[in-house]
Amino acid sequence: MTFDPELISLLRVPPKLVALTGAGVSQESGLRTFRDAQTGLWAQYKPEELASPEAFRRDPKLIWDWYAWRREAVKGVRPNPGHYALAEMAQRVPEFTLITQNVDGLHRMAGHQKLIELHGNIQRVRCADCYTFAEAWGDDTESVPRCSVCGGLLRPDVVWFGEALPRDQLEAAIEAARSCDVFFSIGTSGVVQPAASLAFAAHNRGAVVVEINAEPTPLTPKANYVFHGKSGEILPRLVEAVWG
Ligand code: BV8
Ligand code: ZN
Repeated sequence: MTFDPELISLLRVPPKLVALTGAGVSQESGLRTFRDAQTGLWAQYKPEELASPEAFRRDPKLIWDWYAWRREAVKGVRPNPGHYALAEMAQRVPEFTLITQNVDGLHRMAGHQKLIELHGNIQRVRCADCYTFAEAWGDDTESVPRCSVCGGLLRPDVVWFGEALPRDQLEAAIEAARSCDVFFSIGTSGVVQPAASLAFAAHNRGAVVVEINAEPTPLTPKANYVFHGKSGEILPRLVEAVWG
């Protein structure tokens, strides 16, 4: 795989760089993407149906168990070379902002401290009523654990469909996208809003857009550089080509 010398020299400047990641960047770690059908008990549900306040109101235990299952799945995997390559880029590029839609925490595990978790993190649990974060909770309980402060139901600290994104995280993401020189879109189908509009905001401000994804997306026609393949293979090679 060769990289356009123009892209290489651009990244050596170093530019003000933003990277937005989605479920595809964790696929090579063994985690299913949102597009990939769910398995087992969960195969009968679409993620959008489960990841909603209505679903939690309707059947809190079902949704609690879904996230407990996903936490178990994450416990069984490790970051892949794509996560580590992005962590290395952060070492090499002073103005680097990583924005992720993933709630799996693998970027953090790969050593990425400064990142914007736009949709939250399933390793965090809080009260659905008073927002108090729970230090500890049982995952294999008969009923959904309750808040020690107000007795409300505990829920994962993630953004469900129809819920607003954390204002400070969203504003920081929009600001970074609007003021960057280079915007990487990695492993995301570009369907879920407002995350999917960030790359277009950067493009409209004249940023160079680089797409790394296993298949074309609505962003592909706008991207200056397109790499359709596995992020865990392409990112390490790019880092090697630029800073090797
Ligand atoms: C809100 C956390 C309003 C939970 C998630 C405008 C138009 C239309 C609809 C809307 C709109 N604005 C808002 C909406 C509604 C909705 C939305 O966007 N719906 C979609 C379905 C159309 N948005 C919302 O509801 C948002 N909230 O709007 O609130 C509001 C505002 C103010 C006040 C009150 C309310 C909230 C959205 C966040 C929802 N939560 N996750 C959880 O995870 O359980 S979204 C979740 O799904 C992920 O976080 C992620 O964002 C998304 C999945 O997308 P991807 O990550 O891209 O994954 P996907 O599987 O789709 O694609 C993977 C890609 O990787 C594929 O292209 C594949 O080819 C590629 N790939 C695979 N393997 C590899 C690879 N690429 C490289 N290498 C590989 N190895
Ligand atoms: Zn509470």
